[in-house]
Amino acid sequence: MFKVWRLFTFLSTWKGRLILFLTLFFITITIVYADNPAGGVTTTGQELNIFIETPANGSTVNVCNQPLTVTGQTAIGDLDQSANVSYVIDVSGSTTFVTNMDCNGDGIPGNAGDNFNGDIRNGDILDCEISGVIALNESLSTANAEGSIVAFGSSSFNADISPVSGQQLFADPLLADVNNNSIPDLEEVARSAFTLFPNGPSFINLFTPFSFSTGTNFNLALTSMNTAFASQPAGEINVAFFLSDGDATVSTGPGSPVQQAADAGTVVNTYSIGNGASGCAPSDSLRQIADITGGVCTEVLDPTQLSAVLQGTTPTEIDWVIVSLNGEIFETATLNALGGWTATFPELDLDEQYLIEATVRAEDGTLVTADITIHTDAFCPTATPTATNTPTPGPTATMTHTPTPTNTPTNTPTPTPTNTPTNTPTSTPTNTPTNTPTNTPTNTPTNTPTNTPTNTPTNTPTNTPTNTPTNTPTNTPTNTPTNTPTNTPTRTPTNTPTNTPTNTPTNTPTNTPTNTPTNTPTNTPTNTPTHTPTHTPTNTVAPTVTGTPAPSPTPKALVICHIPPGNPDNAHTIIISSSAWPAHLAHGDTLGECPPEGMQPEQIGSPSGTAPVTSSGPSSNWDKVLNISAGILTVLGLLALRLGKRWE
Ligand SMILES: [Ca+2]
Ligand SMILES: [Ca+2]
Ligand SMILES: [Ca+2]
Ligand SMILES: [Ca+2]
Repeated sequence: MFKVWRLFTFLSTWKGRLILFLTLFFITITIVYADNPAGGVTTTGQELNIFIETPANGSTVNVCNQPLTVTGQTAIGDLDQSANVSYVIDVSGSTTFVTNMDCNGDGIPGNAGDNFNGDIRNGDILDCEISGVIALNESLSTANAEGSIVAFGSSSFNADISPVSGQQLFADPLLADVNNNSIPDLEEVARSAFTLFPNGPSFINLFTPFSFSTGTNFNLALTSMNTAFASQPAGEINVAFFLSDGDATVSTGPGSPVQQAADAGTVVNTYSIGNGASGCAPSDSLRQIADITGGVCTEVLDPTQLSAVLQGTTPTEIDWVIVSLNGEIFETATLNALGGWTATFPELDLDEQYLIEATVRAEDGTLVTADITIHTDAFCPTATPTATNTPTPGPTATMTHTPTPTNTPTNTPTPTPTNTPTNTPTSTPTNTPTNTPTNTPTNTPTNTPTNTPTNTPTNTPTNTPTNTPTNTPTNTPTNTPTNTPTNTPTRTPTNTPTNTPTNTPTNTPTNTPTNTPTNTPTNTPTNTPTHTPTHTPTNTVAPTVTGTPAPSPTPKALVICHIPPGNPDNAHTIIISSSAWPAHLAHGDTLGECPPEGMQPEQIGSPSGTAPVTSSGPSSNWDKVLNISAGILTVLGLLALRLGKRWE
């Protein structure tokens, strides 16, 4: 109650009323004008937020001879999310191929400052990569973020980012300097990367040394990056910057490293450095990595631009942030990859109130504006008076006695001064500020020139070359060879070949001649056979018939006794042709009629010529007929023979 009573007593004074009034006034201003942070919702239902961080709302700002810098944050989602950053650096052998570049941007190519890793090469691609990572890490340092490094070649490695024993994958915050050597630990690790020209191996020397073979393997690099992010709490923002001067295929199927990154919500921005790198065409590996993870692929043909390009990386889903003063002066803010932004206004009036508005546009066109009000200083600080007269020399005697106060004051001076100085300094500062502004404008003009040059060159080249070559070669070779060789070779080979071919053809001709000889032999053999057969035929058929052979060739009828073989009892007389006689003789038939019954043929007598036909002894009537017929035939035959002889 005592304090409340004192407050009312104070407010009853005019000073108290003034303070109360001013307090209410500023509270009113804050309520009316300040909308900071501000939020909205995109067409896809995501939160879009923006916050003006400096200057503070309602503050008085010193803009005397210095620009006003406005900074803030914007984000799809919460503004205060923690972010994890991974710098994925290609340390393959090819990063040493180009040297003497101006990686530190001081305008002098290949000087000592361009050698970021302290090896024997100034300003090679790896130096520019390290330079870019250092600059990017510093530009992101105001964010609530931690940073890691993945180095890769044919294999990859999660760098130990802290001097603390064991392996730590993240520097927290980004510029952490645990070993207090005034160099951010992450920068020390980046500077320790080097590779042996031209074929490696490659190294990260801090804080846990590691070496790996040179080459390029994007899949393994992404796997290490995933390992680092997986060690951080879920739900945080993961952003990677993937730098390579090479090319490699990247697996994109389910479960592949790049798909795992996308599944974890990691955004991978890729940078294709130099002419030999993957490139950012739709089918290029680095483009695929960016597309699948929602990042951006950027070709950086000039490695010395890497630092600026990296710092110019913006969140994929945010188009821009524009800051205005009193709705009259507009500046496009510089936006970094984690949503941090900065806008700078070169000249503000003194003692003015300014409404500062910061507007963010998401890629779907959604706009959100935060605003604050500030007041600029009424005047610049008074210049320090410059002494015009030289002080006269002071006492020259040296004090020998140092007085020691013995009494300590115990009473507080009363009353307390209550008067605020009301005198405005009347002298105007006369000295010109000597400080050159150190902030270099960082805004890159974003407007593309829209005017197409309309002047067509009107001068057509009119000079046609008039000189035709006039020199024709005039020298014809005139020397014809005139010497005909006149020497006849005089040496005759004198050696007789002594080698007899020893190989006998072993192949039998397989072709049969198909031509039939068409020439008829014309030579008549002239040799008379001289060989007389000596072989005497031995088979003599003993002639059984004596007498004069019957004239040939007329067959004769013969009367014989036919004795059937095996049945001699049936012997009977028959007439046969003389040509059939040998066969009958062979089986025992006899010439002439058979003897009468009871007599043997041998008893008739020896055969003699043509047996006379007799009529005696027909054995039967049929035989009698035959015998009579045979007799007639015989008589007729004999008559015929005689007639024949007479006709001759
Ligand atoms: Ca340089
Ligand atoms: Ca170097
Ligand atoms: Ca460590
Ligand atoms: Ca350090």
